[in-house]
Amino acid sequence: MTQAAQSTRTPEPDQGGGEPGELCREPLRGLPRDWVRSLALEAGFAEAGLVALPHAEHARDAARFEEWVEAGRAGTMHYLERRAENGGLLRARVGTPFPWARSALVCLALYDRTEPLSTMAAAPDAGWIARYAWTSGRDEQGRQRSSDYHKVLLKRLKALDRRLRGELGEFESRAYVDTGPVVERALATAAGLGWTGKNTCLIHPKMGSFVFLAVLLTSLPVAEREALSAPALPGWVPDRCGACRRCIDACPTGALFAPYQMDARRCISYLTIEHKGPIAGELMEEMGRQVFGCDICQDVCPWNGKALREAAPPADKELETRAELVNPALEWLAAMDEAEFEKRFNGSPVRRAGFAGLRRNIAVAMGNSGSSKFAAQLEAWGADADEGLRAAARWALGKLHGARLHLSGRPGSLS
Ligand code: B12
Ligand code: SF4
Ligand code: SF4
Repeated sequence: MTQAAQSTRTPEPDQGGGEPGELCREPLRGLPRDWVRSLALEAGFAEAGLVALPHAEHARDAARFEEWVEAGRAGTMHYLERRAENGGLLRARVGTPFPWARSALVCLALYDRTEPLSTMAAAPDAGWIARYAWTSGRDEQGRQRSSDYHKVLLKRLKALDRRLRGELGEFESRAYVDTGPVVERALATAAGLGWTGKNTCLIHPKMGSFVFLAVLLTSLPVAEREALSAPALPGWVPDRCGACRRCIDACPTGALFAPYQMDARRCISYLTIEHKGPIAGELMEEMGRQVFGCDICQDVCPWNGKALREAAPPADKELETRAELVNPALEWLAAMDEAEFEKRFNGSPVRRAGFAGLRRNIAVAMGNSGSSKFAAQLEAWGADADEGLRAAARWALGKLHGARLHLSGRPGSLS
């Protein structure tokens, strides 16, 4: 990883040649990597890397993305399958939607990676909400409010974009957090921020994988002498998974069907957030207590343990943990009506699952809990108008009945 520049003043023109101050008037001479990185840190990111486009491995990464989509692994996430006029997948190559793009500044922000982990023993009636959705900030009165990394980081990227314009003049740019037609992890790896782990996550060698990515594409080239050194950049990080395969072994649904490869259709994160309607019984069986997203393949990763032991805890004021979302009681979540759901999760990533989707996931977790105290709630949901919730509740009741039969050896009502 490159070292932070001490100063964030506009760099001297020896980066691009010419008279002092000339870089302001002639930005096309190139962006110096350390200077841009230091601006990103000032904007509130924990780390950043700059890569010239197209990057050295763009053809390999495009082929991987194409293979993934063509194998149907995106499930119902059809936005990943959008095609350009030439028939190619829009997001396989950055140059397809953004032919003007000459560089990508990839920024990284930390979210809570402290214990408890989803893989630790917990109360039998506790669910799990993925830690990336625990985030919150404070309003002007100092009250805690849900925050969503998409909004928080996009605001920072835009401020960074404005700063660059102020320093360098006009250029073409796009700022994206998650939702743009770019494969962010491929860009982050190319920008030297880490490696792609066998769990498919971007792992930073010091910060681990509990990080968000944000990308600023620009028409500004990377300073020539720095671009020439790619891909042997100072920060190019080799794969450090070695012989480990903890994530693959821990994945309950077999979504990580091979090292570095995931079938999203089997991933609990996809099932609980993106997938609408009923979930296959075979998958509900393996979902455990996850009610929103899944952290298992990251919680078992030794690089996250190392980051927790060695790196300072995140101090991001806009991504602080809401304690009530850590190991939430299933009964508390189930008792929320739609108005309460909207109030609690307004501005939170959890809202993406929707009220019906979250209740469906809670029903699955209740079934997997083995606790008959949930039977009355499940019986009520078994007659719900929502097909996904109804199917999950009936499956869960069946599972609890099965557990009771197994224990007592005779049939009986659970309620
Ligand atoms: C669709 C999507 C999902 C889908 C599919 C995930 C997937 N693995 O493809 C679902 C809903 C399952 C999902 C889950 C999660 N997601 Co998501 N997701 C995305 C999104 C929008 C697109 C990803 C994509 O294009 N997938 C297609 C595949 C092909 O792309 P990829 O996995 O990034 O591809 C790399 C590897 O597969 C690799 N590869 C493929 N084959 C091979 C073979 C070899 C040998 C090697 C070495 C590599 C390799 O090459 C690709 C490029 O490096 C991105 C944002 C974005 N615009 O990029 C966020 C993003 C990837 N998600 C993110 C997060 C936080 C999550 C969750 C942790 C949330 C949670 N706790 O529930 C989980 C993590 C699950 C996991 N193990 O990946 C972060 C990841 C941060 C990080 N450190 O990696 C991103 C970048 C969002 C953000 N802006 O921060 N996500
Ligand atoms: S997020 Fe969960 S289900 Fe998805 S690959 Fe990781 S462990 Fe498997
Ligand atoms: S658990 Fe092991 S194999 Fe999986 S991503 Fe972490 S280091 Fe790599």
